[in-house]
Amino acid sequence: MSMAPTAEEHSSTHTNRPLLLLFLLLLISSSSSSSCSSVAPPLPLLPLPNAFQLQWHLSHMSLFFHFGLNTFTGDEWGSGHVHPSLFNPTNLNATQWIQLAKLNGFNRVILTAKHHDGFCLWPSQYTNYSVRSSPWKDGTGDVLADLAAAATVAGVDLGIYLSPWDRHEHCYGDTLLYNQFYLAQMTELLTRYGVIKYVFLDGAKGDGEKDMDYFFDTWFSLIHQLQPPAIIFSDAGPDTRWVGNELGVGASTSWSVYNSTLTPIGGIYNDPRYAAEGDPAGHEWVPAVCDVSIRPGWFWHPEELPKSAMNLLEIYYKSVGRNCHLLLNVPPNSSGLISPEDIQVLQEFTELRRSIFSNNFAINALLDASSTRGGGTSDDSNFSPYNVLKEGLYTYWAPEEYQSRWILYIDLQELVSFNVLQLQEPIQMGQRVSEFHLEALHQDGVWKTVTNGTTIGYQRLLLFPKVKSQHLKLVIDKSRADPLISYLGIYMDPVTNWSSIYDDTVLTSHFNSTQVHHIITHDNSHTATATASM
Ligand code: FUL
Repeated sequence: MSMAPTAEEHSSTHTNRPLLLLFLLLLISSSSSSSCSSVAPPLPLLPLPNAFQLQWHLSHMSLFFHFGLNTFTGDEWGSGHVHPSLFNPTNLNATQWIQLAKLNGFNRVILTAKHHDGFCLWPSQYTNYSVRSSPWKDGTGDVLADLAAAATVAGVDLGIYLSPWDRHEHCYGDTLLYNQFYLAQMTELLTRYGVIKYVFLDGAKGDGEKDMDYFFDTWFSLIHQLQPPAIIFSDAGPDTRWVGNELGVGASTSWSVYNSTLTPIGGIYNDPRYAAEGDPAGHEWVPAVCDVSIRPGWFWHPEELPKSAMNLLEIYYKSVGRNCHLLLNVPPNSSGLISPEDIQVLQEFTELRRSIFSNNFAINALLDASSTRGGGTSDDSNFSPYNVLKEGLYTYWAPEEYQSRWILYIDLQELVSFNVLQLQEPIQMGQRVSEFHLEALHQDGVWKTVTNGTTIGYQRLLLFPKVKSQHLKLVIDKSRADPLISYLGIYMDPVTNWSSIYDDTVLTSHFNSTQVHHIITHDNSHTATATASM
């Protein structure tokens, strides 16, 4: 029996072959296009942090070292006329300072290279008022060099504080000469000690001091030119801003978004609420820094004691937990070492944080969402709700566009008692959320609100009365654009009194006070000290 096709079969096989080929081609092209067609991330929402600001956010805490002649005299604001012979730390060991930072989770440090008294902790060629004129190491020492070397070895980032106000320098008060002098010193600091990641320009200035202008724009340009990675701090940026108090307390609404044009550095009518809260309509990324000392003073004084670890934990909730960076001052003592009692408190603070935040009850939760970008809620979606359990900013839950509800459903898989909520936004996409709340399903079958908040930003921690539940809902009520959530944590803090965190009276009384006394720096147009009516 012949297997050859009949004429009809032959012709039909022939005529169908191109069709078949076309069909196969279409199949291949459609399957290959669907296998690589991931849904793109949403548009970032301006303003965005730059790469160095992002790195800085990730570190969330820095240690401050106030050290200098004041350490030996008991002063806080040295007169500028104390003889350098008083500076003689017998056991100075910058490695001890750095190790302490590193062991306690601070991967950035800042040294007061020059405080208001003008005494320089490095041998500046522009003044004799420095370590070079002191007996320490027979005048051959350089505290900044020691610190930079120790920081490099440990992989800790280094920052400097160069006080604009200088009570020793004779040209202070002559605008041109002092600006030249200041920039010459700044150049020494930024060209001799390797990479400098932070430059802190504080705004303090005493009553009745000589009048002069600081050329901030020139300073900022030169700093960025000499050290591109350096984040500059001042009252109002350009890279980070002062939260407006020295208590380590941020505002519970806290935007990294800001308009520095509305808050000139040293502006006597600046609104303290604006400095603390930021501005969702702002055009710049200028996140807030909460600076505070572990002791009553910024410098070490033998009669003063450090705060307790519990107190530092409260500060942590009110700074790091409110989208701010905690800049904690731990002043070395007159022997040149961090004192044992400060070390003890820091260790306890670290242990408290570890014991609370290393146990996220949500880590094995079943998650679902009101919608997920690109459809589906499975773990393999790029924007899955499960992304909120992965560390890091670059994995996040994103809802579908144009939704009327934004909800994450969390099934903890067992009844859990908890009192802390941690949230993070992927801030590389801009800061978005302006109102959210957490609900829990109670044993009576009713959903009740556990806590609510406004902004999230890099990190939000909310403490509330203890709740026992298995099923939770995170509801985003308002957002500047589609909300994105990169982390969610549920914890139990058995030690902190939630009402002490919730209590914002310190800040609100600060905002509401009718008379705010500013002891501040000049900008190019204002006088130094003023009592302003708010
Ligand atoms: C203030 C200064 O007057 C304090 O002495 C301290 O250095 C603090 C960090 O900044 O403006």
